[in-house]
Amino acid sequence: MQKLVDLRSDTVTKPSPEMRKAMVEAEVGDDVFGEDPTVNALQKKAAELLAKEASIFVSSGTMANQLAIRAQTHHGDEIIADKNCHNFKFESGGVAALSGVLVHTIEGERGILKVEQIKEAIRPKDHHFAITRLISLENTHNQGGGSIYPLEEIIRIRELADEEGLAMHLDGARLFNASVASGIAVKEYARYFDSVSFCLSKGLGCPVGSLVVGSAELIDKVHRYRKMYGGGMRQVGIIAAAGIYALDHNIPRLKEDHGNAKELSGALHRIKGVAINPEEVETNIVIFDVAGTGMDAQSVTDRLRERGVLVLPRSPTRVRAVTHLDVDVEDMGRAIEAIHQILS
Ligand code: TLP
Repeated sequence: MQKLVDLRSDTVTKPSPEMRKAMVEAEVGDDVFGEDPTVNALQKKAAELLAKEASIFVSSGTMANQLAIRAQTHHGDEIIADKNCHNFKFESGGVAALSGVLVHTIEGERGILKVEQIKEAIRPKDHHFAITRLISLENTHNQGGGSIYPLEEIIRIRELADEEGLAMHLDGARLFNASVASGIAVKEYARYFDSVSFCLSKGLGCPVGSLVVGSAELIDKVHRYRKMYGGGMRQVGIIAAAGIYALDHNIPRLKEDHGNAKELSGALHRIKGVAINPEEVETNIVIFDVAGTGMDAQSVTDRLRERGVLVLPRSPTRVRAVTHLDVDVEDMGRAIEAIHQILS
């Protein structure tokens, strides 16, 4: 049977033989006692990479975001975020259920909020209002089509946050994609945030795992909530080893995924009725609108599946395709051919 070209997400990658070898050979201990040497090494490495005091290994990007927000807010506070960001829209209402906060949503352009919009959303210091406590940004922005947050805008937002005494969280699930595409080091992005979460199980190809990075004081608080949420893990060096392997080997190659996404967006752009601007495809996420073809997103998805290509419908007319380390140039060629057969 022909191999499926799975473009539903960069979460679908399988650990390579080299990564599995690192996992098998990992030294382990009980991480709830802080005694897993591989987890400790991964946490040290992550903190160093992002030039922060400390980091903590958690099971998922969702848990990382939820813990970071919980540790920096009080019930009844308000946080400011883009209306399509992951921690507001795709984490099962977790911020309301677990942190008890309101989310003041604003619509960014491809997920990118401007400092003026955020300024307007900060509540007056008056007892009628919730207390604005934190600004949450996402880089790259998933629903924005893998858009990269301009560093100058982040700096302006940080200045505003400092003036207003607000904390800043970065959902950096795909921060390494942003860094490889922009040439800006992850620590330069991280500098302007109190907390950063990033994922090992997306573009970096691990089976599981995310980290929250920040000051030692903040990470200590996150540690407590991780325990409370049932996120304490034991001989978890076995998966932390995959994370170390990924950080050592899988970052520079992200540019191949970006190249494949560009190629795909160029091919889609040439099809009549498909709406996409290839210039806006900056990293590994390609979102295109099929309304002009007379088909809807679900039927395009179904027909592509019949041809061995998997994508995700994101709205009645929008489809998402994500490139990653388990799809090569040949696979992309097959995907593009299948798209042509259906849409041209
Ligand atoms: N995104 C996944 C799923 O939600 C579908 C995907 O396929 O894109 N932040 C961002 C920006 C994300 O894109 C995701 C996952 C998360 C956080 C949550 O990570 P996990 O799935 O590990 O909880």
